[in-house]
Order: sequence, then structure tokens, then C-alpha cells
Amino acid sequence: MLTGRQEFGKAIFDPKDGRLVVAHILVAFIALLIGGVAGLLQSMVRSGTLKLPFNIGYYELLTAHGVLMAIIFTTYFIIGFLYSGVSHTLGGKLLPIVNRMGWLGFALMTAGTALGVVMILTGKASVLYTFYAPLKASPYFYISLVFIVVGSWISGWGIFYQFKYWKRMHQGQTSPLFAFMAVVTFLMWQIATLGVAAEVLIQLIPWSFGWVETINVMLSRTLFWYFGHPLVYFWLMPAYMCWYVIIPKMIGGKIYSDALARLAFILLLLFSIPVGFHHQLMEPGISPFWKFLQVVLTFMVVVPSLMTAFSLFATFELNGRAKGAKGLFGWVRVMPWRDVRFFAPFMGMLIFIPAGAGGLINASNQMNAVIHNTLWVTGHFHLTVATSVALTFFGITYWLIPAVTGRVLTKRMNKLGIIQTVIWCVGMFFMSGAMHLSGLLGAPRRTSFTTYEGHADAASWMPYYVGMAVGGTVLFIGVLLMVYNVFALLKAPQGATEYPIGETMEQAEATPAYLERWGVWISLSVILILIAYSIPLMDMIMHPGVGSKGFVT
Ligand code: HAS
Ligand code: CU
Repeated sequence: MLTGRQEFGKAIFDPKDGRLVVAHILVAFIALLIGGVAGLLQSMVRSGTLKLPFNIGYYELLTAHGVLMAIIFTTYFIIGFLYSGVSHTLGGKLLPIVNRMGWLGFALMTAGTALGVVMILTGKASVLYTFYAPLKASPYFYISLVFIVVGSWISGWGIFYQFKYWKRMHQGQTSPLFAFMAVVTFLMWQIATLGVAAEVLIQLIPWSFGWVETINVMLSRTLFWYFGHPLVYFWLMPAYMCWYVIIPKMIGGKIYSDALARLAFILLLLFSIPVGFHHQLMEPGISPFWKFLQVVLTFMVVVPSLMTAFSLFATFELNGRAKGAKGLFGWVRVMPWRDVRFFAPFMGMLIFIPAGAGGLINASNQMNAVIHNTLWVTGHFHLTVATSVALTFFGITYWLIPAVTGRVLTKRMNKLGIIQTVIWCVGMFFMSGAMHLSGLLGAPRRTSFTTYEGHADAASWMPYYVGMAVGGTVLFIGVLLMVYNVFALLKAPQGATEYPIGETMEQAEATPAYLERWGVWISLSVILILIAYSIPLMDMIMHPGVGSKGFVT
């Protein structure tokens, strides 16, 4: 258990790599801060309690909130976290070229982010974070996305490079679990982002420059969701990396099975991508058979999450029994509840149970008809990405910053971290709960209309809007405290914090070498994508219907 004796091990993190990691983490949390401000303001503007200068309205603020929280915060944090673990587990230092690739990726993404934020706040890209056509943004907004995606590619290639180099130097050895997972995550990202790259380069940019008059909306949404669903797993997989690799160490236990963890990640690679239609179940223009097929695959991608849940319970229980705990839930007592580095990710796990269950509801065609385009969906993703994933990332921060900067987590910081976690859970309980319930009553998402001109149903939503506002305000305090914590961690007392990588249990089976047969897994992934997408995509291209011109709100 780490509580009470954080200063152990020797400080081992390479300072050059440390700077790269800290740069990513800092931008991530600055994005969280600005995104949080935008989140608070959009609710005030929507409810009419605030009017902002420069015509900054609900859609501008909601776009800024979504892009900064869901895309910028996550991507920067993930790259920083994965680079730190790759540096630590693959040789203790990044190759100079990999470090430089990390900085190049960082520079491109940051240029893209700055351009994108300016476009959004000046009202030239009020298209929300999914940037659905026929809503049209300035071409420079789409160009900013190109910078962000290409930057993330270069960072991902850096991870591949370091991994390949390590494998060459360690012929016949199994790679470290963390590094393996980092490679799978970025392989998945690489394949998935091809969809959004095609959408942006072939469709959106020529259309927003006016080189072509109209756009094939169906095709653009399909390319988006080809990317958009794996996007959510790109957020989730690093959280799973913490749950599988870091958490066992935090609780003083062992990883239940290295092989199972790798298999779960391979399944996530295979099944994350050919499932985008579960976001398009209510759209015309896709025949039911292909929706059905992708829903089946969607239920397949649940399997690795259930494996993860199983594996975590196994780790927890075996750890408990090793420490003398008895009974079905005896293990609960021996967990380090007072250590934020465990507590925050654990709350993420716990909340992922109802969050995932909500996902299963969404994916069921008939129930999707009830909740699609309602605030229920907003509630769903505030539990998944904004709680399970975000709390896990927060929990990581409390040891990651100390580990890479040669500092220690103080008792006071730990306490502030626990308070921050509780604030987050309480805020989310009210906000996401109210979103789920009002969604069931039909309250729509993505609209600044709150009263629907006196429509009878709209009155029933009002109490929930109050709940959302209360929860949102609590969460805003949570954002402020988290950002304070990050800066305080950067100034924490110097010392040595070990990078906490768990070990596999002695009794666990050996890891089969076929899990690293990348050619096989990539081919299988491509085959599944071709099966799920070829015919419907061909259909959309050959029968484009009437293209749409752009709309600007
Ligand atoms: Fe989702 C919409 C289906 C997971 C994010 N999702 C969204 C959107 C986002 C999002 C952002 O089928 C909105 C996009 C937009 O703007 O339109 N989602 C699913 C399904 C899953 C799922 C089937 N979603 C996620 C994750 C996300 C995320 C993860 C972010 C990180 N989602 C949908 C569908 C829609 C959708 C439809 C479209 C809705 C519509 O109509 O627009 C599954 O992968 C979930 C599987 C998860 C589980 C839970 C496993 C539990 C674990 C924890 C164990 C806990 C322990 C602790 C061990 C089965 C691993 C226990 C301790 C104790 C003491 C008890
Ligand atoms: Cu999805």
C-alpha cells in the first residue's frame, strides 16, 4: 500500500522526458479549465441568466466546452501519460528521436488547438464537437483539426518506434504490458482517425472553401462515426491501462493475468471500430441489416470491458485474501481508501458500472429510439468519459507529476485530491442523473431552446434543468480545485516517487506469443471493418441523394 510511505524507490525519471510529459499534462489541464468555464457559461447563457459580449452564445460555448474537454484535455493527457509509461517501461528513457517526435506532435497539436479555439470563440465554428454537416464551419476550423490529428499521429508513431527498437534489442522477450497497451491504443487510433481524416480532407474542407457546392451528409456522418466510436475507446483504453497496470501496485496487489489484459486490448482493437452505426440507428439511408450487424459487433466490444471488470474483481479479491480478508466483500476493507491515487480511479470504475449499462441501453435499437438526441445521451457520456475516464486521469495525475518531476505527494495534497474526487462524484450525480431522467422525458440535447414555446412536456423538464445547474456548479468548483491541485503538484516538495508499475501474479499463465502477432491482429481488424462498412459506404457513394449546402447558426 502506498499510503503513508510515498517516498520509496529512487527518482529515476529522465528529466528530458519529464519535461515532455509535463508539457502535455499542463495543456490538458489548461484545456480543462477553459472548457470548464465554457461549460458553466453555456448553461447560464442557455437559461437566460447571462448575456455575453461579442455575440458569444450557447452554440459557441457548447462547442468550446465539448472540443476542449472531450478532445483536447483527453488527447494531451493520454499522450503525456503514455509517453511517460513508454519511457519508463521501455528502457527508462525515450530515444532522442522519439522525444523529438513527441515535441513535434505537441507543437502541431498546440498550433491546431489555438487556431481551433479562436475559430470557435469568434463564432466561425459553431458546429459542436461532432461537427456534423450540413452545419458549416470556417475551413480554418477543419484545418485546425488536421493539425491536431496529424500531431497525434506523429506522437503515436514515436511510441511505435520506441516499441520496435525495444523489441529488436530484446529478441524473443515479451514486451512490458504497459507498452503493449500503449501500442494497441495508438494502433486503434491510427486506423480510426483515417475515417475523420477522409471526412475532413475530401468532404468538409473543399465544401467549406466553396470549391464544391454541396455535401453528402450521410457519408460525412458515417465517416465521422467510423472514427467517433473508437474515439471513446481511445479515451477509455488509457484508463484501463491504469486499472490493469497501476492499480494493482497501488493496492499492494498483483495483476491478475497479463495474458487476459492483453487479450482484452486486442479485442478492443478488433471491435472498437466496425460499430459506428450504433450512433446512427435512427438515421435513414442505412439498411437495417447493416445496423443490425454493427449492433452485434457493439455487443462484442462489451466483452473486453466485462473481462476488465472480472480481472479487477479478481485482483481486488485475491489481494484481500492474501491480507487475511474473509467473505465475499472482505477485500473492501483492506483497500487504501485514503490514497487519492487509488480512490479517484476506483470511483471511476465504480461509476463505470452504471455508465456501461447505459451504453448497453443506447445500443439496443428499440431503446435507442427513446433516448437518441435526448439529454440521456449527454448524461451517458458525462458518466463514461467525464467521470470514469476523467477521474482515472485525475487519479493518475497525483503520482504522475511527482514521478516525472522528482517530487512527492504530500498529505495535504492527497487530502485535497480526495475532496476533489468527492466533489466530482457529487456534482456528476446531480448533473448526469438529471440529464438521464429529463432525457427519458424527451428533453432534447444540442439545442438552446429550453421551453419549446410552452410545449406541455417542456414544463416537466424544468426541475431537472435545476438539478443540472446545481450539479454543473459543483463540478465547476471541482474543475477549479483540480487545476489548483495540478499547479500545487508542480511545486510539491522534492523527493523520489516511484513510477508504479504492477507485477503479474506468480500463478498466472505465461503470456502467449501470438498476442504480439501484429500482422494478424491488424489484418483481422481491417477485415472486420471491410465487412461492416464496405457495402453501406458504397451504397452511400453511389446513391448520394441530394447533397446539402451548408448552414451556419
Ligand atoms: Fe457510449 C453515445 C453505446 C461506452 C462515450 N457514448 C456516446 C457518446 C459518447 C460516448 C461521448 O449504442 C455521445 C456521442 C455523441 O455526441 O453523439 N457506449 C455504448 C456502449 C458502451 C459505451 C455499448 N461510451 C462508452 C464509453 C465512452 C462512451 C466507455 C467514453 C469513454 N454510446 C453508445 C451508443 C451511443 C453512445 C449506442 C449513441 C447514443 C445515441 O443514440 O446518440 C460499452 O462499451 C460499455 C461497456 C461497459 C461495461 C461496464 C464494465 C465495468 C467495468 C468496471 C468494473 C468495476 C469495478 C469496481 C471492478 C459493460 C469495467 C467494482 C467495485 C465494487 C465495490 C462494486
Ligand atoms: Cu459508440
